[in-house]
Amino acid sequence: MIRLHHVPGSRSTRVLWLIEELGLDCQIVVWSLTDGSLRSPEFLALSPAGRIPALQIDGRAIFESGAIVQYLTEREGRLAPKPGEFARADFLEWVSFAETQANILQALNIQHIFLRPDSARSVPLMKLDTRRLAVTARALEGHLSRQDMLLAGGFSAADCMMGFNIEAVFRFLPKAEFPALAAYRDRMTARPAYRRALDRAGGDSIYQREFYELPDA
Ligand SMILES: N[C@@H](CCC(=O)N[C@@H](CS)C(=O)NCC(=O)O)C(=O)O
Repeated sequence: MIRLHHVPGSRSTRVLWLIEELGLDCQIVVWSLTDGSLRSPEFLALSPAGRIPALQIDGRAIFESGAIVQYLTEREGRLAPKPGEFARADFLEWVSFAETQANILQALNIQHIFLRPDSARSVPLMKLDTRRLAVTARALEGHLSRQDMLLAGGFSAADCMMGFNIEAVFRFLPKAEFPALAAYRDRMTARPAYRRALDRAGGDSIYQREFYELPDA
């Protein structure tokens, strides 16, 4: 049995979505980002940095969403170009790019949502990270105005890595400025496997607002 360690609305949604795309069975274990349980010996044995996701599969635990996604596509022989194929480099680039972008989103989540009181936040850092996020969104906007999916060959697990991010991108950047990215988000969220994953994922435990404005100071 595959067991996914999950927090609703977190990066484990990428893995759950891919599991649905691949038609695999999995059991979900739900954790919390805020109750300290991710630092317990039990969880650190699965994911040594105390981060979600972790996946128990084939008699071991794997951490890092990008590693899990690559392992699953190689195990199942689907939804990624094979090592040595020309498009493999594109696939690996976008899987890693999704994490570059997710790290910026995580920094913005910490500043906008998790740091309390408000005076603990750094407005210059929030502005800097919003500009860094915009660079990644503009790169995607250019790419996705030329093709429907990240890879020219069609939907791949790289889209599960990236597609998950886009909901969060639009919490911090206005979607009207990124029409191709917004259309990509709509194509991704309309996928039956994404809908099934969302039904199982238990909603979003992070965002309370549609859009987070930058504070004045
Ligand atoms: N590069 C890691 C990042 C994992 C990560 O930071 N996950 C977040 C949830 S989306 C988490 O566990 N945060 C808890 C913490 O930072 O303590 C991956 O892609 O799996």
